[in-house]
Amino acid sequence: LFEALAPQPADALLALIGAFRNDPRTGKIDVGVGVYRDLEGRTPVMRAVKEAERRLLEEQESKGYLGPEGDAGFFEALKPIIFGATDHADRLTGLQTPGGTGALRLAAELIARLNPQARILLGEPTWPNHHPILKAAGLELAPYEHFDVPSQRLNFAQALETFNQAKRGDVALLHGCCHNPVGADFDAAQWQALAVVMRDRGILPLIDLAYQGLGRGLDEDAQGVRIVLDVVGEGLLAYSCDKNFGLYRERVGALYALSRTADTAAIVQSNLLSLARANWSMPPDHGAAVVRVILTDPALTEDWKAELTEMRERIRSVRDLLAAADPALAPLKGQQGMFSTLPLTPQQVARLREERGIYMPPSGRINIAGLTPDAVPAFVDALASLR
Ligand code: PLP
Ligand code: TYF
Repeated sequence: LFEALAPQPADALLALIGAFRNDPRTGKIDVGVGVYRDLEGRTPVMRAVKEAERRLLEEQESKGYLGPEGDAGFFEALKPIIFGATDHADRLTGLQTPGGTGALRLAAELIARLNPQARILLGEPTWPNHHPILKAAGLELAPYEHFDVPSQRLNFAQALETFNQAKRGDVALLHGCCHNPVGADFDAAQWQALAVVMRDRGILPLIDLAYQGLGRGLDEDAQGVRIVLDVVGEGLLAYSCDKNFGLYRERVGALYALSRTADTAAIVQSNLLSLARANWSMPPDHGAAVVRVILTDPALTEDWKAELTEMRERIRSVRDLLAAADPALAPLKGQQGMFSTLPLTPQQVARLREERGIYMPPSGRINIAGLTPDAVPAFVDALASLR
């Protein structure tokens, strides 16, 4: 019976992991999948995570079910990190999810239940998984240009125009910070302007915040979220702890929903819980418990923030080195987070892999954290060889 299935393409990003591993060349460079790497090229378990895991191993007394909302202490402890001093009180509800991916999927299903006609205004290029996640919920996508790769320019005018022509009930999916794959974020004035249009035209914001703290700082990276929720007064936030806590495979995320009133919030919450039950019943516990232990202990929180700062500064220093080494790479200095997209053809990307052992997806996206200062000259030289 299975013969009726058509084969599906592999995930272009995840496929790079195995291809890189199997390449015997020394000096090969992996700027593919988006994981942080230190100066030794490792993706370490963060110090605070190791300590929290030790404590959990010793102190956790039960593995009994927690329920579809997951770890409530985790969900609460993250709030001040994301929303700062603003206490949205009982207008803000939500739940722990399996990664940011789970949060996006649940948000998409909530939107489909709310308004099956909603179009998702989506700036391109975007994280490739946004498309299948939204489509799986039956939603229609309305793409527009967020960024022009050849000129490395953010197209703010296009976002504004698209929002100005949207229908009431449409949804704007926005990257909260560290845009994946182009590294180009809106500034505060642009967030403010977009938020006003969303409020006036009845567009629901859905913000994907997967890299908080890896751009300019924890508060700075949440500025867009805070402005939008403040101005619009309602919205969805899909959050991932997988990058900023280095918990990737533990699948740690949360979906926050801000409603206009506490009564509406209670209805939204009942819908989120019922959607979670139909998808995964309950989220995996370990990673969220680790984040809760860290964020409820001031010393561990300080240590986590210090290590996150080290990671952010390492990424920043590689951006500065790239920009200084080649004028063509100068725009990378003003971009945020782990990703930038270079104006390369798939053929050029293939040449870099074959001739130089440099691995990136055919889109030309690079993970800045895949480079160490030592590797920058070889990388810049390889790019120059294509010109
Ligand atoms: N959103 C963006 C933009 C991402 O890059 C990622 C990366 O994985 C996610 C969401 C999903 O994060 P998670 O691994 O927590 O599912
Ligand atoms: O964009 C990235 O590289 C990260 C990791 O199916 C990732 O977001 C990539 C592909 C995927 C899941 C996560």
